[in-house]
Amino acid sequence: MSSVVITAAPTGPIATKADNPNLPTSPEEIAAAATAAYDAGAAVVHVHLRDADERPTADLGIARSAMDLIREQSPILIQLSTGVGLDVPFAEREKLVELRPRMATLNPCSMSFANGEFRNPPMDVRRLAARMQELGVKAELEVYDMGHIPVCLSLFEEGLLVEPLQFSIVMGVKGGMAATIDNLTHAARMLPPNAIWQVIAIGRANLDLTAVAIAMGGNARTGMEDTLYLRKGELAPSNEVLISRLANVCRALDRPIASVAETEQVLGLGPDPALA
Ligand code: KMH
Ligand code: ZN
Repeated sequence: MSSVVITAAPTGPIATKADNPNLPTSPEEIAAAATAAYDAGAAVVHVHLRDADERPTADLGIARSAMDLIREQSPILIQLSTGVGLDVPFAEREKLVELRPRMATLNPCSMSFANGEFRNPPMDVRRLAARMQELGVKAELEVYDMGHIPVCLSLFEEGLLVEPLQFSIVMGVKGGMAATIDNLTHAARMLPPNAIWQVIAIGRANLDLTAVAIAMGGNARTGMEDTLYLRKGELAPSNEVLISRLANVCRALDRPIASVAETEQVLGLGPDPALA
């Protein structure tokens, strides 16, 4: 079986330290979480930034400082979230790719997102996809519902995405598809045969559905963006514990864990655009 790329998602767009005091929010805390995740087996870190009041931000200074700290501490591949947070305008979110991370998320569609709105207008998405391609920043396509998959395939047909296509099947967001095995197998069947994919299972389904996806041949992601709890009633003491548990699931299923070099190869990442 092929190796599993483990992505750590230490900080999301919504929870704060009031929800879990172990949530990393400053650039220093995010970098420390990324390094610990690398040591536990992660090859990629998916990064959301927060301002001094813990609000999601696309501030380029904060993002640059987190990226510099992460790079100083380990070779983990940096994937910036261009989702950022529901109240941050698309025009600010898209600027993050100018920092030339190795990867960035591309959210193809607008949707209701819990009690908020996640705005990804079609022409803005196209402009961002084109800019990412220009900069050599690999897109991770975040699909929250079945209908988002053909939208991504259209972007590919328009020449706005480079193969291999890399998908995250996001499950359990209120407004997107529910976190069920039926939905996962259905979504996975809709992907092109050579696509690379992982599940992002939000909340209590995190461990179960991620384990199913690993058994199906997918990659894996976890972290406090996806679940604040280790199990029912027990807050995650760190991101590292979530990553270590997932690495153990991979080992138990006899799927080797991908190194950074293997991940670069599998995802077809070109040279680090930040060094160009
Ligand atoms: N927060 C997740 C529901 C992004 O950051 O661009 C999806 C996500 C997307 O990680
Ligand atoms: Zn995210």
